[in-house]
Amino acid sequence: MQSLYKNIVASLNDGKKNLAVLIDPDKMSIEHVEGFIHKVNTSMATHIFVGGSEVGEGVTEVLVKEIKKHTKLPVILFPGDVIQITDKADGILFLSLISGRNPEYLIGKHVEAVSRLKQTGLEVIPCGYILIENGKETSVERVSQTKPLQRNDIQNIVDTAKAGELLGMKLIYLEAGSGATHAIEPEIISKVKRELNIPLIVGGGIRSKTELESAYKAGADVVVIGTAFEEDEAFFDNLQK
Ligand code: 1GP
Repeated sequence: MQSLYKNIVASLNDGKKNLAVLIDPDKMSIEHVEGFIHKVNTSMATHIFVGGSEVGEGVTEVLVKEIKKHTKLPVILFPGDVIQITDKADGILFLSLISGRNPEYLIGKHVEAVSRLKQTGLEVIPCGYILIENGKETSVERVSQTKPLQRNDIQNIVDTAKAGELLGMKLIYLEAGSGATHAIEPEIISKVKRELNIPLIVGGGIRSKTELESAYKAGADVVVIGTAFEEDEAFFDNLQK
């Protein structure tokens, strides 16, 4: 059933906002999943993203299976590598790192992924992934060996996002990087959003309800938060349904 993307588009048309809780398999123990997911279920979260920059083979599948036992929320893979592909999830962001110029992350890994994807029923959602500099080196930057876009060069960010849309990508993800010092500024979000006809995801460094609301107000359709929940699960208490 190809409904994940349709539901995101429908929520955008209805003016509803989505919150994805990002779980990094490298940082979540299986014993901890049930309690954590219980908190996710009582919060305003609409999606669970699973992925990380450096995750061992098989780890993601075990984690996704456990997550699915405790929630009805859609689980979408946000993979740093092809080995994170598992048919236990509902969908996958098929990320092309369009802020960078490393062919492996623009097309190489995707070719490698096809034989695995063909063995799954995952809904594949093509996504233009744009890394924006945030004051410190991110793991995406290190692993992909690409340079992020400068956050003061807004026109370049807007043009990169639009190029992704024109290439046929279904989502654009503005990424400041996990644990970023500066979340993506509202001015960048609103200028990118104005140019796009597809949903916009924003993530990296969002640690408060105020920052979350300001990202929504600027035009983010989906906000992704990982580190703030990892560091303090009490953050869920501020984000009740
Ligand atoms: C990272 O955008 C996500 O890929 C979420 O970032 O962990 O900083 O919330 P945080």
